[in-house]
Amino acid sequence: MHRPTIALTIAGSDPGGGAGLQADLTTFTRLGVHGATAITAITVQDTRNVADFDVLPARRLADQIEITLADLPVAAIKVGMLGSAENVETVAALLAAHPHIPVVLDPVMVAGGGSELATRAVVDLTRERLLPRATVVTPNTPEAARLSGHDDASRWGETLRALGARNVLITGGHALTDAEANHQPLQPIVNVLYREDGHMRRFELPRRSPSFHGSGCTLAAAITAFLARGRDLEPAVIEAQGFMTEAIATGYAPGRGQHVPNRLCPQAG
Ligand code: PXL
Repeated sequence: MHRPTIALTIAGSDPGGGAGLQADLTTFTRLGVHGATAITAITVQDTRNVADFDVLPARRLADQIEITLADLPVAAIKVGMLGSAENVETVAALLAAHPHIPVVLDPVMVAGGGSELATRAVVDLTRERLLPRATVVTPNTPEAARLSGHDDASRWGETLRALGARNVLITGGHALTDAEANHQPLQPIVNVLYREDGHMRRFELPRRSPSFHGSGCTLAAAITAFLARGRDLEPAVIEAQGFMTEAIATGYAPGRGQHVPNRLCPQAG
């Protein structure tokens, strides 16, 4: 019997299918990985704005993760929007009980359209309790500034590693400011990997649209899928970025707002 590789995403739902849980699941599937899901929050949003969200009680989140980990051989876990301090604590405790599973931590704070998805308590607890458990943390630049507590971009990688993250990938694919968006040609997406051996590596991906929705989720999910398939961290990041380059080049606007990366048919690794 064929047994596919399995990854678990712990994330919020985006009804439009662009970001969050839906982005993770479509990415896992496209990359040949069976996706298990634990829902943290239900957002009400379209491709322009987040109108509202409800957070699941921590006990119900724990139930989903426990029942899944007890049943399925999960090879990697992605953590996205958590929604409450209680959910951060719950996930930290459960991950501590499964120390051998690689964890990709996408510290979701702001939606592609600019709405806040995390309170200060969520950010603080993510820093204290989840960073030290992450195989890799994948903040965009505003998230890196908030997590590290300072605005010196040249030190974010070092600070986040000192706070316990083994590897840090600072991503540049989030929406541009109006000033940046008006600058032609569009600046490339720059991602910087700070590795656990202290070395740094910079990657550039072509940018196609000033505002993407779900690009951070998609990249982190692709890294998770490649880790689940047994890649080491840096090859996983490189292959995930290859997937992203295709997904961005063929990205589309499914509704009246932002573009989403095309996870349907890029060349998959
Ligand atoms: O892209 C960050 C993100 C993560 N998770 C959920 C989201 C978003 C952005 O909108 O809705 C559920």
